[in-house]
Amino acid sequence: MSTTITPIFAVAATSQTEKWVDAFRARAPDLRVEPLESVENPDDVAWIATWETAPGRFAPLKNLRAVFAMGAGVEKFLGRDDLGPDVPIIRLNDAGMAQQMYDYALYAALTVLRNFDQYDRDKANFTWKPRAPRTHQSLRITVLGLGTLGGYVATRLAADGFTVAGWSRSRKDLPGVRWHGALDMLLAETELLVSILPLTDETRGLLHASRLALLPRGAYVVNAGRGDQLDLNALLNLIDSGHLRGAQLDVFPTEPLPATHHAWENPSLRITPHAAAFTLIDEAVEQMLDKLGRIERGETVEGTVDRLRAY
Ligand code: NDP
Ligand code: OXD
Repeated sequence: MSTTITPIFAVAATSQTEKWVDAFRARAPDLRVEPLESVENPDDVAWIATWETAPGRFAPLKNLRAVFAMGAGVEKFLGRDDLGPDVPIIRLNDAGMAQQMYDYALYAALTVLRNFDQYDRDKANFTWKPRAPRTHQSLRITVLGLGTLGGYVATRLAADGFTVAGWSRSRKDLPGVRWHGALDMLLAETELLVSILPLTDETRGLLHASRLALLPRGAYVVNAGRGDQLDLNALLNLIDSGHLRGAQLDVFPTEPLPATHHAWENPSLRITPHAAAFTLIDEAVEQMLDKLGRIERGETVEGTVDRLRAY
C-alpha cells in the first residue's frame, strides 16, 4: 500500500518565522505550512518562502516547485549553485511597499523643496534664516527604475505637481512622467535623483563618480535600490566639495553600515537602515498564496524572475 505525502510549504524568514507561518496557516488551512527547521524530510518541501537564505540551504530541497522571495530585490537568489535553473523564483510586487517607497521619496522631495536640510544645518549654528519658497513644479525629479515601486513613486510625485522624469530599460508611458532613455543627459537636468533599481550586472556601479558629477550643482541624491549601485565615497566627496547638496541613503555596500564609516559624520547625509519599504507579512502572504494558486493552475505569474535579465 502506498501512502501519499502532502507537500510542504516551508517558511524560512530572517525573523518572525512563526508570524509568517501563522499568517499562511490562517489564510490557507488546507496547506501544510512548516518552518523549514522543523521539516523532517526535505523531499516533502514543494514550495518555500524565504529571504537571505544561507548558501547551500536549497540543496537538500530536491522537489522544489517554486521559491517565493519575501521581498522585491532578488539578487541573492540568483547565481546560486544550490538552486536549479528550472525552479521559478517569484518576487513580491508591491505588497504594501510602493506606498512606503513613495513616502520615502516624498520626504526627500519636501526636504529639498522646503529646505528642511538647510534648517537642520542652520539650527546647528543657532541661525534663524527663513528661505524663499518655491513651487512643486520647479523641482525636477528623476526616478531611476520605473517598475512596480519606481513606477508608482514617479506617478505619485508627478500627481503632486513635481516635474518628473523617469529612466528604465523599456519605454514607459506613465501619467505625468516624461520617460527618457539617455541616463547621462537626464542626470544633467536633475535636481533630485531617486534611484529604485534592482541590482544586476548592468546596474552595479551605475552611479559612479563621473556620472554623479553630471548632476548639476546643488542636486540631491536618494538611493533606495541597492548600495552597490552607487559609489558612496564619490558621493561624499561631491557633497564635501559643495557640488552636491546632500543625499538620503537607505542602502549601503555593507549593511549594517559600519559604525566606523565616515559617512555617519556627514551632516548633509541622511542615513536610514534599509528601511525605505518593509515587507508587510499579511500583504505578502496574501500575494504569495494567490501566486501559488496560479502556479499550480499553470497560469503565468507576475513577479516571476527572469534569470537572464536578473530581476
Ligand atoms: P521591478 O523589477 O518592478 O522594477 C525594476 C525597474 O528597474 C524596471 O523599470 C526596470 O526596467 C528597471 N531597470 C532594471 N535594470 C535596468 C537597467 N539596466 N537600466 C535601466 N532600467 C533598469 O522592481 P521593483 O520596482 O519592485 O523594485 C526595485 C528595487 O527596489 C528592488 O530590486 C530592490 O533592489 C529595491 N527595493 C528596496 C527596498 C528598500 O527598502 N530599500 C524595498 C524593496 C525594494 P524595465 O521596466 O524596462 O524592465
Ligand atoms: C526588498 C528589500 O528588496 O527589502 O524587498 O530591500
